[in-house]
Amino acid sequence: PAARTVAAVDLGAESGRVVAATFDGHRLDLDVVGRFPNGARPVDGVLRWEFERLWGHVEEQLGTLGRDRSVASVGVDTWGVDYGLLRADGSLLDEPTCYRDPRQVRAMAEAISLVGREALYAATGCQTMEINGVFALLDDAHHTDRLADAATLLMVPDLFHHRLSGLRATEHTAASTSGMYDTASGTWATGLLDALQVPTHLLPEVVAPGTDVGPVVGALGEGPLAGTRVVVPTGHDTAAAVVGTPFGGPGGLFISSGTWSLMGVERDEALATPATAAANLTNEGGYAGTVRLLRNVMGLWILQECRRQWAREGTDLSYTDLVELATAEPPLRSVVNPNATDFLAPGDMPSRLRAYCARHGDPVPETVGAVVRCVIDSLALTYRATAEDLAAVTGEPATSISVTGGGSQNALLAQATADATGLPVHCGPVEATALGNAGVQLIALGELADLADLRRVVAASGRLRTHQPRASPAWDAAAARLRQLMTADDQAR
Ligand code: ADP
Ligand code: LRH
Repeated sequence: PAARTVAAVDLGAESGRVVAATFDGHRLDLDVVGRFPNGARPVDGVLRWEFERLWGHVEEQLGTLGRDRSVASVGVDTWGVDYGLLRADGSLLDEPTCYRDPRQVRAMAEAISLVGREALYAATGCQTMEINGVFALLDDAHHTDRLADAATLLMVPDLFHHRLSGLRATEHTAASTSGMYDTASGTWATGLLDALQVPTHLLPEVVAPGTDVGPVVGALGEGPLAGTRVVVPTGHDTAAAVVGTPFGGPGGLFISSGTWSLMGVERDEALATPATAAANLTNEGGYAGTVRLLRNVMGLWILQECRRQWAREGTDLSYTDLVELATAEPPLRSVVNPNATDFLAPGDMPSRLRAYCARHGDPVPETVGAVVRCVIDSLALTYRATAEDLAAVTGEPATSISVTGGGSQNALLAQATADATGLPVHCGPVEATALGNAGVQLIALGELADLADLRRVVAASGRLRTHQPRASPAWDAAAARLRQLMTADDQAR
C-alpha cells in the first residue's frame, strides 16, 4: 500500500513544532517541517500565550507541508489546563491566559475556602494544583468582566481545531486537565462549578480522541490542504506522549519529560480515593478509555528558567553545556522540593533555589554546575517519591520507567533516575508526543489497528537507550530528606 502522511501539530510550553508523520505499513517516520519558540508574557496585567503568533506559525508550516505532499489529516496537541474564550461569532475574545499567573494561586485558595479541597477532588479525580483551569475560570467569573462577551470555552488545542475546521467542541483528554471535568464519567463537573458560583453555559460538547470533525476550511482548505481532514487527536500533549510511549513491559511507569515531568501509570479506569487525593495523584483522560494516574512534577521548567536568567546575566549556555557542567559536580549536595510554590512563576530561578536551600538549612549551590546538579538530583528524588506513592495506592510496584520528550536526552537525569529508583530507565523517543498525536490519526484513518499496534510500530521505528540502576545508599538518605521538605512545604501551603 502507498505510504500516507498525516500532520501532527505539537505545541509545548517551551516550543512548538509541525511534524509530517509518514507510515509505510511498517515504519512511522517523522519529518519536522518547522519549530518555533513558545512562552507566556504579561498583557493587560495577566500572563498570556501568544495565540495569534502560534496560529501564524501553524498556518504557514501546514501550508508549506501541503504544497510539498498530500496530507491525509491534521491534528493538534498542546499543553493542558488553559482555555480560550470565543464570542458568539466565533472570534477569539482575547489571548488565552497562562496557568503560571499568580492569580491562580489566589483563586485556588478562594476555591478551597468556598467548597473545600475534598469537594474539588471528589468531583473530578483531578490533582488540586494552582495551575488547573477551573481556578482561572473562577477568577474570570468573580474578579473580571471577561465572561460578559464569551459564548464558548475551548481548551487550547481545540482553539486550533476551531480555526482549522470550525469545530466548537473540546476533546476529552484536554477537558480532563481543566479541573472542572470528571475523568471517570467523561462529563463536566457542573455541580462543582455551581458550588463555586462559576457559570456553566460556556462549556462545549466533548468529543473523543480520534474523531474526524470535517475537512480543513478557510485559506488552507481552499489551498494547500484541500481534501485534508481534521482528526482531533489526544489534544492534551501528555496524553499524546503516553500514547507514543513504548513501555518496557507490564508494571512500566512513564515520565513525559519536557517543561513538566508527568510521571505515572496507564490504567483501564480512574482511581480516585482518599489515598490518591492525599498523595496528590491525578486522573487524566487518555486514548480509548485509558486513564493516566499521575503526578505533575515541576520538571525542567526550573532549568529553563535558570538558563534564561543566566542568559540575561550574559552567559548563554545550551542544555548540553548545562548537563556537562552538572556532571562534573559531586551528587546530592543540596536537595529542593521541585513542586514547592517558590518555583511556579517565571523569574530569577537560581536565586530562588539558593534562597530555598538557605531557608531549609541545606548547602547553597553557588556555581552554575552546582545549581543544575541540585535541580537534576532533586527531580530524580521526586521521581522516586512518586514511584513509591503510585505503588502504595495501586499495590503494584513498578518494574521500569520509560522517559520520553526533550528531557529524555538528559543522560545525567536518566542515570540519576535509575540510581534513585533502583529501576531500569528507558529513554526515547524524544518526539513521543508528535508520534502519539499522529498515531491516533492513523488509527482513525484505518492505517493502524489500535494502541498496541501503534506502540509496536513506535518501538520498531526508533532507537531507545536504557540506563541500569547502580546501588548507592546516598540516594536513600537524600530520599528521606526530600520527604521532609515535601511535608514542610505542604504544611506551609
Ligand atoms: P515542551 O514540550 O514542554 O516544550 P520538550 O519536550 O520540547 O518540552 O522538552 C524541552 C526540554 O528538553 C528542555 O527544557 C531541556 O531541559 C530538554 N532538552 C532539550 N534538548 C536537550 C539536550 N540536548 N540535552 C539535555 N536536555 C535537553
Ligand atoms: C505538559 C502539560 C501538563 C500540564 C501542564 C500545564 O506540557 O500539558 O500535562 O499539566 O502542561
